[in-house]
Parts: sequence; C-alpha cells; structure tokens
Amino acid sequence: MIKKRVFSGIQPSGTVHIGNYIGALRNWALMQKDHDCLYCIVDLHAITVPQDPKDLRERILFTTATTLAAGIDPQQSILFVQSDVPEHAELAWLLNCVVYYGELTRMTQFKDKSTVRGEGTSAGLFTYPVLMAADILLYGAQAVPVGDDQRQHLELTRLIARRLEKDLPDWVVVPNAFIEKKGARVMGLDDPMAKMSKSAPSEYNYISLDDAPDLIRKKIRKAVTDSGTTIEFDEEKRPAVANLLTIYSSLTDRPVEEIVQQYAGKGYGDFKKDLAEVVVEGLAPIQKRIREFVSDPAQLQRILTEGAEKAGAIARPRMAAIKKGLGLGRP
Ligand code: ATP
Ligand code: LTN
Repeated sequence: MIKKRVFSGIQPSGTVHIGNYIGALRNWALMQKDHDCLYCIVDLHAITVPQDPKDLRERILFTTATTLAAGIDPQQSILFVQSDVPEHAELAWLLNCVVYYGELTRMTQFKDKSTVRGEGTSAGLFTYPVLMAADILLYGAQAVPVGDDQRQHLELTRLIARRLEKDLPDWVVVPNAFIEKKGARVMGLDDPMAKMSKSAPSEYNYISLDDAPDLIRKKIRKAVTDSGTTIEFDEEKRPAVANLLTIYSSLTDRPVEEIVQQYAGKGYGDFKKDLAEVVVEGLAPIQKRIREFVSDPAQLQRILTEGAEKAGAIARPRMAAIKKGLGLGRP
C-alpha cells in the first residue's frame, strides 16, 4: 500500500508553545506511522519579519530539538530545514507568477501582521502564503496538518494547485488541510479573543514547551478568566474558561464534559491549580527530551543533514519536471 504524503512546517521564530503542540506538532507525531511525512523548519518564512541572524541560527537547532522531543522520529519522517533545499524558494517564484495580486490582498494573516510595520512591511510577508504553497506542492503532499489559523493559506494553496493542474495534470496534487476539531485554535492566556502566538508581545500570552514548572504555574494563575464563577464550556460566552478546558482536555486526553463534571461546584482557584499540574506533568517528558537533544548538537546536525538529503532527492526531479512543464529553460 502506498502511504499518503504529509507535509507541514513550523517557524523557528520565538518559542514553541502549547498551541503549536496541541494544534499541530502532536498530530504530526500521530500521523507518522501511516503516512509518508515531511516536516520542515521554515526559516525562509521566519525572515519575512526582521530576525537577528545569530539568534535565528540558534533557534533553528532549538526548534529542531523541540520538534524531535514532541515525538517526531527521524527514522520514520523526513525532518529538515527549508533553506537547505533551494527548490522551495525556486518554486515559490514560479507560483508567484501563478497567483494573483488580488488573491494575496485577501489574506487575513497578512492584513493583521502588516499593521505592525505598515509601509515598512516586507514584500516577503505579502508573498508568505506563496512560499507555503511551494513547500506543499513541491512534494505533492496530500495532507497538511495545521492549526486553524492556516485554513485560509491552505485554501489558497488549493486554488494555486487547481490553476496549475490545467497545464500540469500529472504533476499537481491538490492537498487537503488536516485540522482537528479540538485544539486547532488555542487562545492566548492573556486574551482569549486572539490565538496563542509565539510573536505575542507578552510572555503571559503563551506557555512554552520549555517553560519551567514554576513559570507554568504562575502563567496559569495569571491567565484571565471570565466574569462567571463556574467551570462551564461555552466558547461564545465564556471563551477564557473554554480555552483552559480545551488545554486541560487535550493534555489529558479526557473529554471536556468529564472535566466539567469533575469541577461542578468548584471554583476557578481549584481548577487552575489542577490545570497547572496537568500542564507541568504533560510537558515534563517533552522537556526532558528537549534537554537531551539540545545537549547533543552533533546529532541534531546529522538528523538535519540526512533530512535535507532525503527531501532534496524528492524535490529536485519534481522541480525539473515543473520547469519543463512550464516551458522554462532551453529546449
Ligand atoms: P505566529 O503566531 O508568530 O505567527 P505561530 O505561533 O503561528 O507563530 P508557527 O510556527 O507559524 O507558529 O505555527 C506552527 C503550527 O502551529 C501551525 O500549524 C499553526 O497553525 C499551529 N498553531 C499556531 N498557533 C496555534 C494556536 N494558537 N492554536 C493551535 N495551533 C496553532
Ligand atoms: N505558515 C505556517 C508554517 C508553514 C507551513 C508550511 C505549514 C510554512 N510552510 C507548509 C504547513 C505546510 C504557519 O504555521 N504559520
């Protein structure tokens, strides 16, 4: 049986938080057994906003360690750094000439993120979704496990794929987003109306996978709650508590209803105290593995070198084929 191909990426900017873990990384690990998976540290995406070069290089290795600690097995999956495979940037250019300017102006993430720098926003941030489409189409991936915030980018990727399909029916695979119902949009602890984000200005927005136990306890203690007093799941009226319940349920693999029942008659204090321990315990084995991987940078380098070789071996012939299909180069 031929396994379905999976592709997904994570930016090496900032820390990896429990939103990334619950919304994406956990599914990456779960899909490894039955799929042919490629997982990518997308450094070319990270530089769409200013980065300190030394910092970025360090975070590429640290994000690799975190991804491995979250359960990605380099024996089963291809784990690599985007800029190690130049075909990503090369294909992105071709796709830039397929997508329409008007289509990119409708991307809500660009609208949100470009408010920070206004006229000084990089053109790369505008074409960010095109590079993402290139990542996916380069490997002919069928499924793309992501959080809910990437839904619109995946739709654009599908649109680009269908447009290309007319000329290149044998080359194009139209991918499907794989977005879980629960945990696909973990909200900020300091603002339950906005998603938890690694580029949030306050560290009280997120819990990093490598936060120390006491910091985790403090962040959960300080997390905003709603004006009510009871533990109920209502995303519309009680978004803050609903978010904390989602985190609790995801990390314990217990249904939300069961947790709500457990806290009937109890207040926020008890609930938050227990949630803090759930997060501390849930992250403990991951943190142990992060430390192990970080202490062996030579091993990380080996894994990434091998990953880049395997990814490149798929990317190169597919790149040659699309160039030929589009009429580029010499006859
Ligand atoms: P930023 O918010 O700075 O753009 P990010 O936190 O979205 O960064 P990425 O590396 O861009 O981090 O995302 C990696 C994966 O995590 C993606 O699949 C994304 O959809 C998912 N993800 C990000 N934030 C959340 C969240 N709050 N809840 C669930 N999934 C998330
Ligand atoms: N844009 C994504 C990261 C990303 C990605 C991809 C995800 C880059 N390329 C390809 C899936 C497939 C984000 O999470 N912000």
